[in-house]
Amino acid sequence: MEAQEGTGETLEKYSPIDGALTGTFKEASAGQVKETISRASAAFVALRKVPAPRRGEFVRRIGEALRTHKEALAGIVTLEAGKIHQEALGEVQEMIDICEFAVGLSRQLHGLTIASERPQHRLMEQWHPIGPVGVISAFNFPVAVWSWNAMLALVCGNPVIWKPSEKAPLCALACHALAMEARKGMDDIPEDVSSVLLGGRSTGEALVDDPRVPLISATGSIPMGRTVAQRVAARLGRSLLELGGNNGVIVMPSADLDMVLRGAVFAAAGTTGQRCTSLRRFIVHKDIQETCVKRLSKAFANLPVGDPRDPEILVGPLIDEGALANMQTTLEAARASGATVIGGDPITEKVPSGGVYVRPAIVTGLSPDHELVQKETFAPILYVLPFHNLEEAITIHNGVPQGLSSAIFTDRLIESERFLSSEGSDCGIANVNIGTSGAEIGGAFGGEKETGGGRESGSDAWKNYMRRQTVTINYSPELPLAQGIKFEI
Ligand code: UN1
Repeated sequence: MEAQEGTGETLEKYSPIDGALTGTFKEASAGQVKETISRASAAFVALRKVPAPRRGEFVRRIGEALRTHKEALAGIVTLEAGKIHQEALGEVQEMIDICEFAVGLSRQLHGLTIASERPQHRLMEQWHPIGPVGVISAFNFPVAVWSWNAMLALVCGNPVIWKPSEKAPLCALACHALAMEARKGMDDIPEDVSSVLLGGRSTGEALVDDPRVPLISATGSIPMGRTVAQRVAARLGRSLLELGGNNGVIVMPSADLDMVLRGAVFAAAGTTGQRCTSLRRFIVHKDIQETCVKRLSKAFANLPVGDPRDPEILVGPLIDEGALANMQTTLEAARASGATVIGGDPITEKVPSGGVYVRPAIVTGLSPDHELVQKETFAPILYVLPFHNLEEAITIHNGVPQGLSSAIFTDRLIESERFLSSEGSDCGIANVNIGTSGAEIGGAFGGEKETGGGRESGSDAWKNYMRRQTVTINYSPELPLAQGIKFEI
């Protein structure tokens, strides 16, 4: 496999669980990036001719391979990303789900027929494959994000070139190997339909800058996305961005507090606060603020933090020392601004040594527009922000630069409808009586503002991976011009 034969720099990967070396990898050199794109471009010429339902059959087989190897792949996710087993299994399940979605889609890549203004004319649109798709993914969803993009791209007729996070190379190689296994016996599907480029920033840049890759789908931080967007725009390519979130939940007095607690703890502390959909702002009515903070603090204090391979554990490690430093700097800055921080300490007892473990933190006393509250710190920190009425809550909620996921907990229809209206949440995802994380694959996934505006996964996100062609057919004996223009020669 190309990916394992890199000739660039050596990359060492350590598990966040205990710091053990999990592999030594060779980065792809600049020449290899070019070569991989050439091969993907050649594969595209063959793949675009393969009927979409047949491409769907390839994806169906990938889904089958994923079902067969679900446990093993989840184990690699746990090893490399430090996710607890349940969440790692959930991530692989998302992959299986998107495979099934994409198989169905492979018979539904439909265009419209539109009424023509001219007699005996047909106006319609059709969707064609676009070309090799570059996928850049982050460590926190090291397998699912590739699959949301890759499965749609494949049924749409495009080879996929994947630059995974340098923090999750094994996950990428495992997925690629499964795709190749699924391809066995399908000679009409070119081998270079899937490729992996291991490496860091320069590898990503070589992919992003290459005009033979018409679409770059990038998931990660806002600064990364900004760079990708600008570089792709410079060559007038397309980018699909799924960047950071700063997700809030609004808790109304009528809310069922048991549900709020479960939803908030899973969203804020689950995946050790390292989802782009993680809950970061708990926007709570002042009358129930004290009760909520008490209950949340107790739940956070009792959360079992430790080895993610232990089924009793709910919160695994942070990805690395850098993530811990970010979290601690943020909490220190919060204290310096007069905030109260509950929890947030590093944990060293009863956890594997060599990993970075923390108690999730609750921060009270910062104003909603405080610079710390305005940014995404990729760690389990939950800011509590009190409000007096729904209008104020929505203003606080929308008053951040990011716009990925949002939620309201209420028993009152009027409040949830306000939240879902055009004057309500400004996010790509808006939930009622559910936390901010854990979206299903059937809906379009992504967000507004600095989150980047892209939509992946379900609904009609497939249209991102195709080019739209508007077709006008004249079956009349005349040549009438549109807009009634007369041009007689
Ligand atoms: C991410 O963190 O990059 O909605 C994606 C969720 C998951 C996907 C998260 N389905 O939390």
